[in-house]
Order: sequence, then structure tokens, then C-alpha cells
Amino acid sequence: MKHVVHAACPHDCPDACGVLITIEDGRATRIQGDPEHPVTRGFLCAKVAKYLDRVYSPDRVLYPMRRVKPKGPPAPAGERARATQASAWERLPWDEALDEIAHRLRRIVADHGPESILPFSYGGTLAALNGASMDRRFFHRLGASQLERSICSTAGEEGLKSVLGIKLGTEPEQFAHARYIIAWGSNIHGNNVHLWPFIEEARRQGAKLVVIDPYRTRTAKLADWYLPINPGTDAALFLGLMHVIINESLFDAGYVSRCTVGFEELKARAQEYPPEKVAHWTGISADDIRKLAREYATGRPSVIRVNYGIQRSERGGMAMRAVAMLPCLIGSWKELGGGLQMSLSGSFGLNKAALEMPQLMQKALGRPARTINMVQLGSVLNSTTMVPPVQALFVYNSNPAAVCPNHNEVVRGLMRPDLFTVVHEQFFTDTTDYADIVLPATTFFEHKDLQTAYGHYYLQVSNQAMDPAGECRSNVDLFRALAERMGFEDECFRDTVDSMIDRALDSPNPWLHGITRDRLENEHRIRLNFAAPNRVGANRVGTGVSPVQAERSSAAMPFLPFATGNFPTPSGKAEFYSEALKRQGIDPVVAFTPPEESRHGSGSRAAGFPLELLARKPDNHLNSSFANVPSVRKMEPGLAELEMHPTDAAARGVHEGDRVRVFNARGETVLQARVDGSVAPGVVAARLDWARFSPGGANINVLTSEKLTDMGNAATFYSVCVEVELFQS
Ligand SMILES: Nc1nc2c(c(=O)[nH]1)N[C@H]1C(S)=C(S)[C@@H](COP(=O)(O)OP(=O)(O)OC[C@H]3O[C@@H](n4cnc5c(=O)[nH]c(N)nc54)[C@H](O)[C@@H]3O)O[C@H]1N2
Ligand SMILES: Nc1nc2c(c(=O)[nH]1)N[C@H]1C(S)=C(S)[C@@H](COP(=O)(O)OP(=O)(O)OC[C@H]3O[C@@H](n4cnc5c(=O)[nH]c(N)nc54)[C@H](O)[C@@H]3O)O[C@H]1N2
Ligand code: SF4
Ligand SMILES: [Mo]
Repeated sequence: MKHVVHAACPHDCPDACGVLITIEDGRATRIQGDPEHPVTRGFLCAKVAKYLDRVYSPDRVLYPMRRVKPKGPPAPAGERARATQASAWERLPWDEALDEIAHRLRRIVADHGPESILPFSYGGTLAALNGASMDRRFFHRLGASQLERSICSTAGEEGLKSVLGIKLGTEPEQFAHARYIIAWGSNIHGNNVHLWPFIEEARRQGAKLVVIDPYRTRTAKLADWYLPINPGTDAALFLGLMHVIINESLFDAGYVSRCTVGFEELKARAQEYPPEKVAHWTGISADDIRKLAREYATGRPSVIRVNYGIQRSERGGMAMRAVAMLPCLIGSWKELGGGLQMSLSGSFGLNKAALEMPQLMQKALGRPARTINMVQLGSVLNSTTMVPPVQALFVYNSNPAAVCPNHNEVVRGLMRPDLFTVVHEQFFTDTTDYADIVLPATTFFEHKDLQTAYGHYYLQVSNQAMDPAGECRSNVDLFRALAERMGFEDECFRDTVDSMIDRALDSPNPWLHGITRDRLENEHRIRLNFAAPNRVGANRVGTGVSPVQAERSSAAMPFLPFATGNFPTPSGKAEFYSEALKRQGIDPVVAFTPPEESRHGSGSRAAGFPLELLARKPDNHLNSSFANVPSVRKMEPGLAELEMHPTDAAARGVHEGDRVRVFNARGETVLQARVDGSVAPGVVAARLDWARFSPGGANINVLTSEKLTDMGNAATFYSVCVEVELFQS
């Protein structure tokens, strides 16, 4: 018996691909992209194309396991660790595992109060139910601490919303109509590959692609014009562009007066940033700044793809705020193929409150539980002053022992013998090395879910294609079972997957109007209903098209959210000046202040760490996911490398292939020097990998910091200074 199941890729990636899974006699035999999906159009990225190797990996966690050896990675660290993994564990029946967890949690609640329990989850799956539903209900009902999930994008979200009021923007399909495209801190070809064909289409019609990135990415190599920028200086570049665009009257005066507030303040601020001054900060010449400003403002339609790269910096919120102003100034929101895209996720508006039920905290505590920032896991676990201290850590959808900054502190915390750690995982990861109990998790082949996206506007139902491997359970099933063990009798813990999908869709968001589970199951993907009347997105293009046609495709009725303004900000306009920011003590216009931990910052050079490190994402893995699948791992360089500019290498007597010690006050690691053209002088780069596959068992996050951004309390992975020296073994 052979059949094909429609699913959607739930990984933390803007594309949320439509996926077809072929099942033969209960076994998945093929994965392919769904050719009918209007954006992802039948192809998958290289890592997910190999997904059968992940689903059927011999390394999967298939049963609940209890630790029988001391916490910590099996020695010696490195590739051999995999083989020795098994001996650390004994298999447990599910019932026993659940009983033990419930017993330990109850005891911790009795001794320290429920807020001493910390859930820890992030992007393992972005699907609506297994991402955030039954798990949230469970921890809310328990009264556990809340996790501030800010490791990735919250600085950029705050920055973007401070100007536009909402997290949405240009449809990917419309990039085909652009004539000038800027990829700003956005590795499209590596991290958002389904946008690429639309860009190629535009370029066949003569569009120009400009890349602004301190690292010569795959995308930069394919660009018409590549501008290496010093890390953390994007707000300065923006102000320089502003200086030219305003002084040469290249802005859209009509749009500015109708649809924005604060232009005079912005104009005054821009005068403080002539291109010559900006060149000093950014490393981009004054002539190039002028050229970029003129080309961007006149090469219409012009569009910006800005991704999260610019906001993983100390002033990342301000940087995103700055970039978000550009299309408002030149009025490119009016044009098909204009505007800006960061994240589009703000458009889906699922009924999150119904999924997560925060009111359950009232029942547990009579108030909202305290909030702990995930970026600071290291300090939190080691704190001697926190009341109550964290006594239990429940990890799912995340691999903190690989992805959190300040790795050494994270590991020191996870090693605490008195910390009870449960990890729900598909694999034995860096984090399971510190777990007391590991529970087996399903992959998206093995459960059903509802899938939004942050890089397009289609909603999908991802169907279950096969039975769970071994005794794996989905996040939803796990937390439902645990709620029962804890004696939580609330009706919501009996919700089925289908009823939760229905609840999620039952939302006041007009763009979900008419979209039902039944329709999603039959049509597989549905574009948000932009034809429905609402405040944002009064759409002047395509009037006369029936709502049904309009819903179907961007071609029939392109979505131009801000063509006539309608920004859902406090003023109803795009805010070049923000009262709300002012009240928070943040510059209400835009300012550039160099990150403290940067070449222009106060401390780093003096402290002896003159090089700026980009602790980058791997092009072929997904953060730490996929690094352990041999067929995917093969696509990345075999050795852990540090990329350097020849000038910096020569100054330290380093040659291609030498082993170098990379260090700062937080930690050190030994990498192999690669002296190539991927970074400018003053910048070095290395990629994120599992600690266990890294030299000495320490990954690049030994060097990154827990410092938070100016807005959104986010991580600052790209504001890191280091020094490099030849390694003397
Ligand atoms: N293949 C692959 N795809 C992925 C991921 C992955 O790990 N691998 N991760 C997924 C996740 S979680 C996310 S959040 C998205 C992120 O996707 P992107 O937003 O593209 O994220 P990054 O790769 O962090 O940053 C993009 C680029 O910004 C550059 N950059 C760093 N600092 C600065 C700066 O100060 N200014 C400017 N202008 N550029 C800067 C980096 O060099 C990088 O090339 O991708 C998702 N997709
Ligand atoms: N140095 C450096 N560090 C970084 C970054 C960087 O660019 N540089 N990027 C940061 C960013 S942007 C992000 S988003 C974070 C990402 O951090 P995480 O969200 O922790 O991402 P992953 O490394 O992909 O780990 C996700 C884990 O969830 C598991 N998983 C997948 N599906 C399920 C499921 O259905 N149930 C359960 N229980 N588990 C599941 C996977 O097996 C995987 O081990 O990393 C951050 N860390
Ligand atoms: S990781 Fe991204 S590009 Fe790859 S299949 Fe999933 S959604 Fe598509
Ligand atoms: Mo992310």
C-alpha cells in the first residue's frame, strides 16, 4: 500500500515548505517538496531533502530513559561520544517515567514553590500546537516560571513594530516585480532559500541585488553588489542614507506627509550623519553610501529583505527600527515589488490565548508567574541570590547546551547535582548529556499540526504520515499525560489535536475569516484572507477581484499592507518619532551608538580583544539541528574553522590551516585558521556546532555573551570581541 501525505516543514525557517511524504506499508520512503505550494514550489532545502535519514536515524531517542551515570558528556568528547552514549541510560516504561517526573515536581513545588520550575523551549518545531499549546497550559497550571523566549528575534520585532506597528511586510511572490533588492543582514541563499527563485526572476528582468553583510555569505557571492559592513553599525548606515535621500529630495513627500509622523525630527537627526562620518563607523566609503542611497530611492520598485542578522547586536532594536523606516520614507509600500520584509508572522493572528491559556496561572498562583530570560540561562542556573532558585529544568524543542550564549556557565549550571532536568527530544543531544530523564519525541512525520510561516502568508495543516517511532510522543501528548499525572482536572487538558486546531483558528483576526480545519485538510494550504475588510492592509491594487480569487494568490490580489498607510501604531502612521519609545527611555527617533563590545566600543580593545567575532549559523544545518545526521553533516566543512582576513592572520603569524586559540574573558576554543576572503579586517567568523562535535567539547558559544539588546531583551550573538593567537600544543 502506497500513499502520499501532505505535511508542512515545521523547522525554524521562514519558508514553512509544503511537503509530500510517500508512505509504503507504514514506512516513509520518500520526501519531496509540494509543487502546488505557491511559494515553496516543489523543492526542499538540502537538509530536509535528507529527512528520512533523520526520521530513521539509529541515534533517535525511542524510549523514556533514566540516567545511571553522573551528569556530563561521555568522555572523551568528540565524534566518539556517540558510541558511548547508550551506557549512560536505562530504559523506563512511560508510566514509570511520568510517575517519577510528577513525584519530583511535586516535591520541588512543596520545598521551593512552583516558580522554582523552569520550562525551556524554543524553535524545535514552530508548528502551532507542538510549539506552544498544551505545554504552556501545563506550566501555567503548575505555576512554573515563565520563559522569556528572546534568543532569536525579539529585538528586531520591537524595532520593526516601533515603526510599522505590526510584524508583516512584502509578500515573497512580489520580489519578482522588484527592480532593486537589498538583502540586509539576510543570508537568503542559506537561510531562506525559497525567496531566491523570486529574486532570480526579478534579476532576469534587470533587477539589481545588493547585499549588506559583514560576512561574504553564499548570497553575497551571488550579488551584483556586495557591501561588507562593520558589525553592529547598520543604524549609522541608515542615517547616512537618510542624509543623502533627504538632502537630495529623493523621498516621497506625499507619502511622508500622509502616512508618517516625525519626519522633521528624523531630518534633523540625519544632518548629524554625513556620509564621511558614517564611513568611519561602517567601513563603507562615503561614495558607496551616496550611490546606495540614490540607487535605492530611484531604482523602483525597490524592496528590502532584512532578516535577523542586524538585530543580534547590542543595539539591534534600533538597527531594525532604522531599516524599517526606509520604505516609509521613499514610499515604496505603494508599489508592487516594493516595501520591506522581515518577519510576516504577525499576520496569522491565531487565537494564542485559547491555545496557551495564561489565565491558568491565576489558579496556580493568583498572579502571573515570574519571567526568566532564556538568554541568561547560565547565570540563572548558577545564581546564589535568586528566590526561589531554579530547581527543575524542563527542556523541549531546544538544545540549550549548544545554542545558549556563555556556554561554560550554562554547562556549570546544568551540572548541578541538585538540579532536576528533564529533556524531551528526538535525539541524544548536548543537552541530554545533563538530563536526569530523557523522553522520546516524535518528528513532524509522526504527528499532526497547524503551520503558520514567517516568510510567506499561507496557512497549512501538516498531517500525520506514519506511526510514532518506538514509544515517541508528541509535545502535546506528553504534556496532556503529565497533566493527568499531576491531577490537573481542567477540561483543557483533555483537548484533542483537532479541537485545538479549531480553537486556534477561532480568532478575531479578519484574515482568518473563512479558513477552517476542514478546508485546510482538503486544500492543504490557504492564503490568508486579505480580501476581508480590516484596518491594516486597505488594498487598492486588484479591486474588482472576487474575494475567492483574491484569497487564492498574490497574482490575483497582491497584498500591499501599507500602500495607503494604515499602520497599526499608536499614531496610526509610520513612526519616525515614537512617544512609546521615549517613555521607555529610548531615543524616540533613531540614534547610532556603537556596541560596547565592538571595535568602536569602550571596553573591548582596551581589554585586549580587538577582533569582532561572528558566531554564525551553519548554511546546511539549522542552528544545532541536523548536525548529527551524517548525510547532512557531510555538507559542512569537516573541521571547526575560524575564518580570518589575511591582514589579521599575518599580524599574528597565522597561516591557513594553523591551529589557533580564540579567546575572551568568557572562554576559549581551538579552531583551524582559514585565511580567505569571507571577512574584512577586524572581523573573524566561526560556525555554530554541537559542543560534543567541537574541539575540546566547547562550541563557539563559549565566547558569546548573555548581554541583552537595547529593545526586546534579546541575545547579542553578533556583538562579541575576541583575540586570536597561534595555538602552542
Ligand atoms: N541553513 C540554515 N537556515 C536557517 C537557520 C540555520 O541555522 N541554517 N536558522 C534559522 C533561524 S533560527 C533563523 S532566526 C533564520 C535567520 O536567518 P538570518 O536572519 O538570515 O540570520 P543570520 O544568519 O543570523 O544573519 C543573517 C546575516 O546577517 C549578518 N550579520 C551579522 N551581523 C550583522 C550586522 O551587524 N549587520 C548586518 N548588516 N549584517 C549582519 C550575518 O553575517 C548573516 O550572514 O534562519 C533560519 N534558517
Ligand atoms: N552562536 C550562535 N548561537 C545561536 C545562534 C547563532 O546564530 N549563533 N542562533 C540563535 C537562534 S536565532 C536560535 S532561534 C536558537 C535556536 O535554538 P533552538 O531552538 O534550541 O534550536 P535547535 O538547535 O534547532 O534545537 C531544537 C531542538 O529541538 C528538537 N526538536 C525538534 N522537534 C521537536 C519536537 O517536536 N519536540 C521536542 N520535544 N523536541 C523537538 C530538535 O531535535 C533539536 O535538538 O539558537 C541561537 N543560538
Ligand atoms: S528547513 Fe526551511 S527550506 Fe528547509 S524544508 Fe524546512 S521550511 Fe523548507
Ligand atoms: Mo532563530
